[in-house]
Amino acid sequence: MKTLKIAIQKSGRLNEKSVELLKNCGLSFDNYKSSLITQVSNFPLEILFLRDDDIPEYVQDGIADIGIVGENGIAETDVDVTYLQRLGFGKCKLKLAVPTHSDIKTVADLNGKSIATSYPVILQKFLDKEGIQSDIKTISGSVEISPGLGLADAIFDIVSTGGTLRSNGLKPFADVMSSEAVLIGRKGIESDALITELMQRIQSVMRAKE
Ligand code: PRT
Ligand code: ZN
Repeated sequence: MKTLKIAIQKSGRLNEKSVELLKNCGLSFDNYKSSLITQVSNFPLEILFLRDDDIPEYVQDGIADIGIVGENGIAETDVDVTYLQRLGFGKCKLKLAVPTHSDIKTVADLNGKSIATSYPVILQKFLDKEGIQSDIKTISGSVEISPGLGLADAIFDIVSTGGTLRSNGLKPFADVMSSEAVLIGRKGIESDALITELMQRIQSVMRAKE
């Protein structure tokens, strides 16, 4: 019998909820932190534990059949995958923010300014749509400290509670995108009987939570 492969985050903000969702679907598996791949014992499914950044491409290329990733992760990599289902966790917004006393108050004020982010693709698309030209500085982490260091005039980052912005003296002034964890699949996988079965289980877990 064919075995499906699902890619989920190895560690980080989506890992625990992804594992919990699969367990609530009645799937039994060992969740060893050290192993990168585990077999579900009561369903023909293998779980691959990956960096979230790698999941969209693994699914697009068919190395995994399906995956769980934040919508922002898909938008940033621009891959061609099928959205199967929103999962209701990992909710966040991608926002533009500036130091509290900045004279940048609107998106138009960003013309000619520099913006630090780990999400250059999403940001560039937004700026193009708004007709704004800014200097995007791509950095891989700690984006919130860049205005204080004089590296950028503004930042574009993920916000959930807003606590990180506040504690770094920043205030958000524009929402660019909302995101939550989604189940994605490689093109064509939606007609697979095992996927239909798994999605029915996910839907009943989600209904039970409502
Ligand atoms: O190691 P790996 O590459 O797999 O993980 P990662 O470090 O790249 O990602 P991770 O685990 O931080 O986030 C995975 C996904 O969770 C993101 O792509 C989002 O879809 C989602 N998510 C939900 C968040 C947040 N909420 C969030 N708050 N991702 C990051 N944050 C960070 C944000 O970058 C900022 O530094 O939390 C900080 C802000 O939080 P608040 O609550 O202070 O506003
Ligand atoms: Zn990542």
